[in-house]
Amino acid sequence: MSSAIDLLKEYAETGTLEALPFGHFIDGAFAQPSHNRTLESFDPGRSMAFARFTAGTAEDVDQAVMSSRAAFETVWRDTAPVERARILQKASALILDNLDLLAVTETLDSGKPLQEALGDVRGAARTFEYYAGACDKLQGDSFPLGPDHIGYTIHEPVGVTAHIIPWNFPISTAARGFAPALAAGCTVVAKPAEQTPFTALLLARILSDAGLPDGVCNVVTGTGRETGAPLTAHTDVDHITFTGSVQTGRTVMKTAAEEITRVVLELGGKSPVVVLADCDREQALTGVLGAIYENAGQICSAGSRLVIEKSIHEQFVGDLAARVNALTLGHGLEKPDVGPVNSAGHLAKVAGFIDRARERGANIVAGGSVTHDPATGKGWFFEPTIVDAVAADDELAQDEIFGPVLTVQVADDADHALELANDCQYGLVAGIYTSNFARAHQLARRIDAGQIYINEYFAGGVEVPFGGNKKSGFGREKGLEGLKSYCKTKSIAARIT
Ligand code: TXE
Repeated sequence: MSSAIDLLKEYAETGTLEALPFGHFIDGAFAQPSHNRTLESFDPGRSMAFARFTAGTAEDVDQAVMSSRAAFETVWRDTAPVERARILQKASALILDNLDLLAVTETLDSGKPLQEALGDVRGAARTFEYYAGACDKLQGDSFPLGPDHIGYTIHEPVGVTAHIIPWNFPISTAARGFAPALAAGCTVVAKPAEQTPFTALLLARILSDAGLPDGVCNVVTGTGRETGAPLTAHTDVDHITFTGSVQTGRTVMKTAAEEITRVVLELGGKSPVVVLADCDREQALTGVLGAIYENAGQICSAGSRLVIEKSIHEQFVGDLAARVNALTLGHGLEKPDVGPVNSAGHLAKVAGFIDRARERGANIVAGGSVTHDPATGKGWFFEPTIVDAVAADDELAQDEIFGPVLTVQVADDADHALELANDCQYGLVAGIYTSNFARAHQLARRIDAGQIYINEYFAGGVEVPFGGNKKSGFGREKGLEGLKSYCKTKSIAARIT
């Protein structure tokens, strides 16, 4: 196994990595695609292509779904839960054995700082470990029907599950879909984002090495239009887990409606971080900083709106701006505080928000410009940015920018903060910083979001259910709740006298 140092050296010398997989992963092996067309994957930190991958077609998708269907019906749904558990547990260990390769690949594909990619890979291993423990605990209920009857439920796997994966957390999103699906006895066909195809392919091979039978986990690479769309429309897919934009989520939901296919939609957010005057300032400053600048703000659950009580607003934003100005930017492999954004197109989108805000006379108190890696002059970077005193109806307070841009909204008091927090089309997560625990829990109940963090943004792990309200989508991933999406409850009642 190459160490991170070897991989970094190889990349510096050759501009690529030999260990990167090529082809779709179908039926337990890297398969020949139906066409020889390929796409380039770019290193956002250098704004240069570093590898090619297969551009899949509907034909490849069909092959993967057929493989998954056969594996579901002949092997996996009837594999003993304890055996499924052992394979997932082994996969968790193998992910850690491949930590450096997976993390360096993730950094090259997505741009994120290596320390964050290492965290994501460890998180993926933990996700498999968690769901390994759940395989043999999918217990049903029994019902008191009186002396003449017996009634009970069993949880059956839904079948072939499609996973459409975005580019911001490629291995994390793959793991949080694959692991519960496999634990429940479902089979998987995944389509990673065209910007970040490699770690899903590596993960499929690792699962195979862990003993997963052929066909149980397939990965097809390619564009959303040419591979994602045929996958979500496939008549042999029983469930779709989609993570991405609202617009594509809407398309996926409409497609799913045709076949009445089950869907879980995780569509991003514009999450508030409510900071009240009685907070622990240091804790809140650290929390707000990490909430928006980790992964250059390209996190569905990023804390992209600071909703702050008026009495501490000026001082807090001043302190925050000083910290933001001290953040280091650089290529992800150099472990900077903030890396590039994922693509040239996405950089233009982020910059567009700030250009328009500037024209409206916005008060930009930190950052605000496109930039590059100071060491090389390359890469797709946007300065960590704060825009102060933004009105609730401004697009900066309503729309997902998905970049290192923090919008500040000033609240008169806690009630006004609640109003501002909820005045948004999204409802994924929210942060609350206050030393008044009763108030924190009152706010937590009244904020319309799927998950609330109190005094530590991003608190909680795979154990805690995750998912959104309003335009952030519906359905829950992670936790035992996440397992339910991959199960069908069957009720059985019988006369016994
Ligand atoms: O998303 P898409 P994009 C948000 C974020 C970002 C915006 C656009 O605001 O700026 O979405 O990003 C696949 N049928 N999020 O354009 O198109 C696609 O190939 C089936 C939030 O990348 O939604 C990729 O694998 N699949 C977010 C995945 O959908 C299709 C994460 C996401 O791409 C498809 C990413 C189709 N017709 C972006 N078209 C989050 N919730 O975390 C595309 N895809």
